[in-house]
Amino acid sequence: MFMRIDHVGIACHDLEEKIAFFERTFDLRVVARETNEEQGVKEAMLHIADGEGGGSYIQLLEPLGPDTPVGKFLAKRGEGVHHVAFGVPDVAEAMREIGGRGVRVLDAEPRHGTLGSSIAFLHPKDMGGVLTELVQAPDTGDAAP
Ligand code: V0V
Ligand code: CO
Repeated sequence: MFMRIDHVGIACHDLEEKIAFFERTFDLRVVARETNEEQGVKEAMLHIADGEGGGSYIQLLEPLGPDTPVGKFLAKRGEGVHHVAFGVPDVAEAMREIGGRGVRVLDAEPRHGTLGSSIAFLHPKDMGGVLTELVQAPDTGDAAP
């Protein structure tokens, strides 16, 4: 069901400052930036590698306000790893399957994610303390088995 690690999400106070750090320290490149009002974040994707069904990335996240998932996380825990996102071939199917196995799926239906993806979150308390995201990359027109 999980094809690859799509991204690791890192919460930060200052997106521009963290982008500059990752670029100069690891020679990584920003391939997308987006303000996602629904998720309460300003985010940037730094490309690591290409894999089956999509790439893998670091996602840097700055909250749009204190009363957002990332804003609350920063207040409670400070900067650090916020979530791990797995690539799946079909996010709606993965939500059904995983939900049927007793893990709380936080979204009733897939939401809009970065780079045109469809995403859904699994409750960290059911995932060993790790907020987990499911990601379906946009259909590129390639035949998926
Ligand atoms: C909260 N908790 C976490 C956590 N956030 N544990 C591990 N990792 C995290 N990131 C723990 C927290 O310490 C509490 O445990 C408990 O969960 C309840 O937290 P809370 O602060 O009271 O907050 P809630 O319950 O209001 O919300 C927590 C959840 C919320 C996870 C339900 O943040 C959520 O719905 N997140 C999904 C959406 C999201 O995170 N969007 C931003 C990324 P204790 O202290 O009581 O033990 S957007 C994104 O990735 C995009 C757009 C993309 O990839 O394209
Ligand atoms: Co994410």
